[in-house]
Amino acid sequence: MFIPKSLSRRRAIKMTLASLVGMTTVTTKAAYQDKQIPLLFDSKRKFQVIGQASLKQRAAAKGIIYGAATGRDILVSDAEFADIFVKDCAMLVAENDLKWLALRPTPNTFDFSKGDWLAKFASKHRMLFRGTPLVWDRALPSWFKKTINSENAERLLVEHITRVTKHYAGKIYSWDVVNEAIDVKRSQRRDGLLLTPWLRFVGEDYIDLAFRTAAAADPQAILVYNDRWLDYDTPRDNAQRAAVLQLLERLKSQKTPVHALGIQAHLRAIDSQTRFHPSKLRNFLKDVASLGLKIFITELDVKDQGLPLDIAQRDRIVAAVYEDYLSTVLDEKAVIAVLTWGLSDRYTWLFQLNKRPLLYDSNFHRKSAWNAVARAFEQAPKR
Ligand code: 9MR
Repeated sequence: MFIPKSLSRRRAIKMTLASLVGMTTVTTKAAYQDKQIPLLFDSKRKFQVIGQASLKQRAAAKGIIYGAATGRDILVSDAEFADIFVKDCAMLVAENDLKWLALRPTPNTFDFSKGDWLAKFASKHRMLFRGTPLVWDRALPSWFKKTINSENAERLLVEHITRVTKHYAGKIYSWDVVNEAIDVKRSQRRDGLLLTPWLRFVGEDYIDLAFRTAAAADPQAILVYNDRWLDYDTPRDNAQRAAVLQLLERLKSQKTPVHALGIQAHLRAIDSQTRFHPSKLRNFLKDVASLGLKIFITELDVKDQGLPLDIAQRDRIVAAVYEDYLSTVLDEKAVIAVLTWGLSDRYTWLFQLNKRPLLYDSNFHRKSAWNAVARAFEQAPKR
């Protein structure tokens, strides 16, 4: 039977959630404009590393997996990128190639070509392979919205998960089974669940059903619930953490086969300077771990919008955000994987100008951010 370790803190978190669900305002970008970011940053901070070891080696020395997300088209067309990827990463995460949009050209067909290419590449280079996501309300093919209804939704969900997880069974280390089910800002519900087609047509047990289906088809894979807005001390993130914790408690009490929480960690440098509250984050991780779950940092990057344009200064702030965040989360031994959402600034989902969110610049030179991640691995306790 599941017995929560820290009842009083949980109760407090739930009260926070209850008071915040349905809130309509969050801090807008305009509110940040007068923040004097460089003044908050220690310009003497250095990001030195010792030795030549790769990120995957430094992580592995502590029992941590380091990896990154990318796609088949990038690896095929850019050999230099593929080289650095293979050198640093112990896990390859399919950024887009295993989404419904890629896998499901029509309601009755599956196209595994890009995913299979990635699985082969990962295996050839002795990397673990990770898929994301089996259930999401985005990156869906155009036929999806026109097709799904309350009659067929459950069958669509079960068929997709069964077919895809069976196809990759034995080749995949971990799946994001459900992604971004909670959105405390947009949800009208006390539990924060977002009204996706899945919730609407299958009902709130779609999450449990998705995990059970995946576990039946691939009993080896680590099954992850993945979500965002879990990092900062803002009303939205506080409420999101509470709602995610509640969902995980509910799933565990129903014996749903969920094995890990995925924390996306798309960090914002500006918020990291002013709204990063290490002990709140640590307490959350402890609560998640106390449910018997592992934790993956799944989509780490640092949005550097609003930082000084001077490259050296900008890169140091981004590096500081990586090191501060990772040294906090890696204190928790349940955190077993750190995965960045890309590796080089040449390929990132962020579309702002002057962006430098990742570990290598767009010419594949290592940035201070690379050193910062390496340093966080060095400082981490061994798993
Ligand atoms: O980085 C991904 C981008 O290339 C895609 O266009 C987009 C839609 O499929 O998804 C991006 O990745 C998202 C991830 O799947 C879930 N969390 C947020 C990520 C960034 O938007």
